[in-house]
Amino acid sequence: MKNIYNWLWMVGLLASACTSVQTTVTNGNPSDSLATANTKELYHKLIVQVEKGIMIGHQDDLAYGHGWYGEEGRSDVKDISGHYPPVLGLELGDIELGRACNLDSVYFDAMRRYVQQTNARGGVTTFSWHGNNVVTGGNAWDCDQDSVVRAILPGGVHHAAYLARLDHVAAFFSSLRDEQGNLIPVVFRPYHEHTGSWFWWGAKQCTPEEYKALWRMTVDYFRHEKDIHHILYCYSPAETMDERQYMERYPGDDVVDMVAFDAYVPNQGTAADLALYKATMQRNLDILATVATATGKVATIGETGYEGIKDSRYFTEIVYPLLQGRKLAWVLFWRNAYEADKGHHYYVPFKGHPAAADFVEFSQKEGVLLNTP
Ligand code: BMA
Repeated sequence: MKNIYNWLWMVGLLASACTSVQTTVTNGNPSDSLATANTKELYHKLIVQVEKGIMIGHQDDLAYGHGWYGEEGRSDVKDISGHYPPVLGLELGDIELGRACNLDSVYFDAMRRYVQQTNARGGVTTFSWHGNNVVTGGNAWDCDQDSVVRAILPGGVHHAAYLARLDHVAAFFSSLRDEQGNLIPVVFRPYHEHTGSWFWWGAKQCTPEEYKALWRMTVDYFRHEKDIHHILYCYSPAETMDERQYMERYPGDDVVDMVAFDAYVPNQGTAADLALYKATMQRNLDILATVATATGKVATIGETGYEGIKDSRYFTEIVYPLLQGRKLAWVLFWRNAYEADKGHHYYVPFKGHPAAADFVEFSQKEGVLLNTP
């Protein structure tokens, strides 16, 4: 296991002392020409880091875990390994409604603290957004209609209402500040898994042109109307078959900083499903490597995992071989639900779980990066 503090410090030194540090994955600057100095620094760190190792990320890690909720300082990853994950995933869904907490009952005030804590440790926070359907009043999964995106684009009947929702998201991002009042750079991974058809922004719900317009409208609104320049944007389709499908809805190099994909062990997680997962991951990691090089963006795994981790060697025998030799900023495992009726919904082992030792072994492998407490 690497000590992320020492390591990030070295990365900083390298980046500042050696302007000739070049990688094949990026041109070195965020897509936002007005990106804040801290945002540029974060991007530069990631560029150097992908050459060295892959950070472990966990969704909602500081907010709750398997069987607990809102215990300050607790983390399922830390409980088993002694270390906080360097990448924290958080979820914005319901913020657009002006609510105090998100769709999984995590308070946005608490999230601000988690972002600060993660930043103070030298880590990174990445936000997903399962935003509600402004047209139907349903949630993100309400995807029966194929005209929602069209209706919120400029000229659409729900355009103004949608911008009002973006206002809430923008206000939250603008509130992410460190103790000195400086904006904390974060990653935003909106409109994800759009090559699937389970969200209102999915492939059967809008055309490629509409999807791109939605993305560009969002980024433009944040940059030009809200003066937000501390975000790295991450494009993250669900699993795809080839580069053509991956890029079909890619909104443009000027509005994307990181390329990713989401893929999970499918179905019931049988041995056959694991074999399928390996093949899907191999294919998608190959696609990702190609598009990262072609676009000059930093690659990462947006979301992955094995619900219930039914194979106690999943991390060392399945995930690690998949990641070895790959240039990726991080691998984000999905959330460990605290809800009593979702006891099976977890992606990182907790204390006493049969895969806990395997996860720790994985975190100590060459090229895998885990934070210090
Ligand atoms: C899904 C599940 C849901 C959750 C949603 C948003 O994948 O984990 O239970 O509400 O993500 O976090």
